[in-house]
Amino acid sequence: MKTPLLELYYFDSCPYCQRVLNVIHDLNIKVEYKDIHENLNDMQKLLYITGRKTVPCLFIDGVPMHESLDIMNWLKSNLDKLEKEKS
Ligand SMILES: N[C@@H](CCC(=O)N[C@@H](CS)C(=O)NCC(=O)O)C(=O)O
Repeated sequence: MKTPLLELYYFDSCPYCQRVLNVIHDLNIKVEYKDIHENLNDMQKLLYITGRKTVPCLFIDGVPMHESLDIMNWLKSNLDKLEKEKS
């Protein structure tokens, strides 16, 4: 079965993003990163699709999930289905 594509919309100084980034790092999960302060197109895409600029937002195969706690719980619960970062 294909592993889901994960895209994290975030910015560095956001504490909620940092706790999601820590879980991603600790669990060695492969994620594509979209820094909305670095790339205006990513900010606009987030706003267009979700109607909000709030981060963190994890897109799971294109479906957005807000709320850092929900994202962290989802990552931990679905770890066996996720692609790992090469170390
Ligand atoms: N309850 C949310 C809080 C997220 C949050 O407040 N993010 C801030 C940045 S630290 C934000 O994106 N604010 C801009 C906005 O909501 O438009 C979570 O845990 O993910």
